[in-house]
Amino acid sequence: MVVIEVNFDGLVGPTHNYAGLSIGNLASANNAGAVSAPRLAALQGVAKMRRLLALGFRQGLFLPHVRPNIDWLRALGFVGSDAEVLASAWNADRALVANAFSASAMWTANAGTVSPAPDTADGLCHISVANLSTMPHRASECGQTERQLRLAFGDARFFRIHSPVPAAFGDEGAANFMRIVPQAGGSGVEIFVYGEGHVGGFPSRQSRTASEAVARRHGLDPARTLMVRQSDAAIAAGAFHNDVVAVANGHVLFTHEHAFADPRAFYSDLRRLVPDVVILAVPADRVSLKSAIGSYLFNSQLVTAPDGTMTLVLPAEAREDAAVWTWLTEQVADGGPIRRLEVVDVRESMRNGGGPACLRLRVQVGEDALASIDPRFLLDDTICTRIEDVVAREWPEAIGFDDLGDPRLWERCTRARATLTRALGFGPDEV
Ligand code: SUG
Repeated sequence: MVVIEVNFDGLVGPTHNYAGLSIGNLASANNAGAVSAPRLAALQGVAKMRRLLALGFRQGLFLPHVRPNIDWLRALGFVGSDAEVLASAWNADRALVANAFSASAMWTANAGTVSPAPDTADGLCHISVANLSTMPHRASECGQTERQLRLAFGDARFFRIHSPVPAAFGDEGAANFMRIVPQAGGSGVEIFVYGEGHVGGFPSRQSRTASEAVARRHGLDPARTLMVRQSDAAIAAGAFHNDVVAVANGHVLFTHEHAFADPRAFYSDLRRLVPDVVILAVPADRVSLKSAIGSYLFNSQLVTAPDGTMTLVLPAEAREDAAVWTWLTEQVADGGPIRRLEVVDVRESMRNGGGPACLRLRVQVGEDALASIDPRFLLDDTICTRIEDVVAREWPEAIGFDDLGDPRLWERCTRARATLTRALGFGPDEV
């Protein structure tokens, strides 16, 4: 089967703001209280998608979720009209309203875990919706995520969608997942990266139990599935997801040397299972964990262009870190596996800890399965222009923390999303 990769990016929603909700995510904590720029944020995201399209990649889109999340506030006991619910929640506990406002569904690497058809027992592409149970603002995503996934990948001849694993076991989806495939193709080795307990005051968000449950449900071959523990040093330095310190593509693993608790055992398992694997481990004496996490070097999209060129789609912050940029340009000059560097500006997302790789969920499919995906979730330049027009007209230009209590902002954000979904052909309550 010819495998085609589609990256589904989350569009940054109109409520994008800096409420500092994510413990262990240094960017989110450091920017708490800053004024956000939702319109610019969404336009930066679309520009990234356009860039990937121009390089010949397939590109998909997931929609921002309904925010403010009135249903969630109602479940917490606030009653009355939508405006009354928000007003009473704002008076009672502003942090709850901040949670209900979060645009965090934009980071679709956390939407779910995807096992492509060549890896599964029944030959279907399996997707497990992530429960994101560690943080309240993220845990509230899974219902709407599941709805979009079931709509986009509704053809049971090719896809099987699984509801989240029980919330007792934290699952953050593809952000803690990698897949390595031999150059000759065929089935891959699926790698689940988990953490344990609290490290340096920060929670590890992906549990081994959840990873094992996902692997079982997807019908993966245990002999080709690896459970790898994240290093405590990485979590303590702010790597709240593995995709902040490692990324894989094809037969290449690109990682910081301190990403995993026992890198030697992991690399040797990988070499045994995929003898032609290339492990590109960046040593700490060239790029410290602090630099790697500050620049989001590894939260890049490592992708193979249609002409076969392995390309790293990097955040601009990586170019601004001298150690990181020197290492990368040397790697390219020396004929390393990464042949092209493409720098994108997603600063608004970065300020909440979301780099290029956080913004996308990669789904690998055959041609028939691709043809079965609901086309409203697939992009071309014309659709990008349509989205940009709606964003430029409807998305707020700025949101500060106190704005979250302003009824005009609630109405504006609700209208903005409805205008977008209509423009993309979705019915009023379809997504
Ligand atoms: O879960 N930030 C997200 C960033 C997710 C990045 N995703 C990946 N690494 N794949 C998170 O920490 C910030 C929200 C706030 O502070 O308002 C936030 O949720």
